[in-house]
Amino acid sequence: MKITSAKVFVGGPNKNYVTLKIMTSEGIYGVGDATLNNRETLPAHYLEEYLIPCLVGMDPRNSEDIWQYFYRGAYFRRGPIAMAAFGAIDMALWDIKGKIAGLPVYQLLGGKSRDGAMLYAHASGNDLEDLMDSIAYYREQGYQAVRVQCGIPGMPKGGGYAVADKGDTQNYITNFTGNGPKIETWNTDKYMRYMPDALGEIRDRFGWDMKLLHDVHHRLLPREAAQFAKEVEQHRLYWLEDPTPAEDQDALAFIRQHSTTPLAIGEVFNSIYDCNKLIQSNLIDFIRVSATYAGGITSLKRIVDLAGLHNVQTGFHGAPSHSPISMAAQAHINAWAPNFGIQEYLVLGTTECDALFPSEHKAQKGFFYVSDAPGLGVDFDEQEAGRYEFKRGYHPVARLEDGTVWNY
Ligand code: GCO
Ligand code: MG
Repeated sequence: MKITSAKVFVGGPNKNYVTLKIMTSEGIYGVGDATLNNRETLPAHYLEEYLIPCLVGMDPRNSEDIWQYFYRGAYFRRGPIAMAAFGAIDMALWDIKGKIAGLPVYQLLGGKSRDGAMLYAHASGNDLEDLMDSIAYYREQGYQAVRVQCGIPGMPKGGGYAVADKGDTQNYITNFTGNGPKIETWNTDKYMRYMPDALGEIRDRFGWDMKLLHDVHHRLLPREAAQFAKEVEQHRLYWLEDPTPAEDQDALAFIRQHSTTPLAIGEVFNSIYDCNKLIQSNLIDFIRVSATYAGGITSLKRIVDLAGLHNVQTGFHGAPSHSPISMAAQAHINAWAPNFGIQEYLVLGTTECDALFPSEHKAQKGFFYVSDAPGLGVDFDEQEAGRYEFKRGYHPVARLEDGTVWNY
């Protein structure tokens, strides 16, 4: 069995999904997702110009060897562009492997450890009341776990914070203003004064049964994050996400010394080496990597096993920049992983998206049920894809009130 050709498509409804399709001599094909949010054409070019020419002629069943060949063969290792490209190849090869075996990918990993995988939804609001309505909506839909973000009084409308989430469900393409990405203003003092009590009010309104998550989106300094984590301990968060930018891994040790609030990190990580120290030193509780940014199923499985050794649970990234293909790859790992925690889930759920990526996977009442179709269980409709073209988009850039660039 040989790989005969592969093609890359860029585009989709409101997102520039980067979809790889690998064809084989047996007529079986596999699909993968290389969508690097707001830098989509880069993994697409990497695939087209460097990786696909090497793939043709290879045996698609050797997914481990192919992963090593590209990872080690590049000489310059890691990085989100390369790992997204390798990730897409890897997903497509597992898809092919499952189709050859006539089994869903979760069976190849070791079978199901649970019926449904718990999801968390994103509730957000321009102010706290708006946020309460959004939480109530997701609770009515059956979600047991909700991530909560709201605008901070005194910060410009949408204040660089609630928008960090509202923007996710909308279209980052809108963040381009004509002469650069949209600028959002951030004020740490206002956030630190407001948010802990807001979390308390949410607890009072929705009770202790709801799993409450909050994302700081890398905005705090280590000392501020330690203080924040300590202050919100009483509200018993399910997790506090990205309190500080994760390049400074020692900062997590500092936060840990001051609080037992569970910490979740890793959505910008792209290899096991980014996770290693945090996991081995028990500095985090949830690992947030994704199949797209962290090199596919082969790589994610290794991270999950390492995390399992240290009682760290999974909480994979699931922003809408991940196409239904990588969400399916993660769903198969979620079905199997003994140390599964929770899965982030943002429903784009549009008819256009379903038409582009037909599948039998189901999200119901806050749980994800993986389909039993062979492979990843998601298809890609090339004719539908013809309706879309690439549109450049950016993440907003955050600045402090005096103009200093801050972490978005
Ligand atoms: C999350 C993330 C997103 C990011 C986005 C950037 O927790 O889902 O923080 O909100 O902003 O994925 O591309
Ligand atoms: Mg996040």
